[in-house]
Amino acid sequence: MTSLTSYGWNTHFEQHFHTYQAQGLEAGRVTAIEGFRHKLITASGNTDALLSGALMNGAENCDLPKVGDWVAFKTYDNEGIIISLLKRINELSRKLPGRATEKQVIATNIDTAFIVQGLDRDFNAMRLQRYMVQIMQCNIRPVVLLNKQDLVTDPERYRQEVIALGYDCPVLLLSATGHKGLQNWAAEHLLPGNTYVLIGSSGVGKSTLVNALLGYRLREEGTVSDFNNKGRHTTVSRNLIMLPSGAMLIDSPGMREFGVTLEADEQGLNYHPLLAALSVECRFHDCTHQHEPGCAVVAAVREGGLPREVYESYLKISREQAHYQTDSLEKKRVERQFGKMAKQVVQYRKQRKY
Ligand SMILES: Nc1nc2c(ncn2[C@@H]2O[C@H](COP(=O)(O)OP(=O)(O)OP(=O)(O)O)[C@@H](O)[C@H]2O)c(=O)[nH]1
Ligand SMILES: [Mg+2]
Ligand SMILES: [Zn+2]
Repeated sequence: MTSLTSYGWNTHFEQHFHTYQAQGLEAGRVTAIEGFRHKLITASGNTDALLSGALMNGAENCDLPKVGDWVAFKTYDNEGIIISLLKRINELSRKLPGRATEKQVIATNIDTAFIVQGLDRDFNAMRLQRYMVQIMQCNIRPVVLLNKQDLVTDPERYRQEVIALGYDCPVLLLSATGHKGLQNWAAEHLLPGNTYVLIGSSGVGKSTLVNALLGYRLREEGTVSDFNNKGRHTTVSRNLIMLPSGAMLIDSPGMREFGVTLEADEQGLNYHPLLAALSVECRFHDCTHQHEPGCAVVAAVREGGLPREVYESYLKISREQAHYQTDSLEKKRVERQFGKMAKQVVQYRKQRKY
């Protein structure tokens, strides 16, 4: 028997599972998805499950089970069938590259997201800021991991550069291959029963970090890792891994772009601490910090008190958020119109009896 609590089960899921339990269903957490096959951890161990026809046909992709989700399922002839998704506590998502409004759910029910950058050519504070905004917007706690510290002579300089962005978030220096900083990371930031996700560009060392924590290499065949054309192992799917300490860690494939979405009314300075601090001095309280007279933010950029790249990154992120919002409102309007039309067709058919 596995205790579901050690996999993150809590009263939130219990409440949502109540009605399904009454129907004789079981609960499980998705640890990996391979094609149609969902690997679940359940009270009686590991099992595989498929989606019910209703889920497969009715739900939008974002609402289908993802790694980290809790689901209600039943078993027919030794085969699990997922009947429903239990309400998520949160979801880590990004805007899909090249699409105006479509978002991709990367993983769900996450306590902390580790943003990993490598201190080789990957380090980029502005890209880090974009991850930060999106993660905070998803109601997930960010922690920054600067890996490959063995490759630079002054790793602390990079750490200070991240700290200077003003986020209230731990910034750790690591070396996955040199086994530096790992113990401290594990002791302070990987707690039993909590769920973590590693995100960042390809090649920053996410899988190497997982392997270092496990003390052995995960099997690298099939879906766990593939050789890319440079002859390197690169992760191709997400996997929730139980660490010996009891913390759960989701490894994910590297992302080339991390687009921001906009949930509700989150635009503004909520996730831009340096600008937020300056903006209290702006003449107008609804200042957009672009062209208004008496704008303390613009003045700070001019006088060197705020790095220009931080300001420009803020403008870029805000523009993207506004875009995402306008486009998704437009999409909803079109869908509503389409829904109305579909209803009319059904009615028309009913009247004519065909
Ligand atoms: N020098 C050095 N190399 C490292 C370190 N961590 C990882 N690497 C190397 O970086 C390369 C990429 O590591 P991976 O762990 O596969 O990177 P990843 O982030 O999982 O990449 P994707 O799965 O493609 O997203 C490997 O050759 C590692 O050996 C480190 O701390 N220092
Ligand atoms: Mg990997
Ligand atoms: Zn202003």
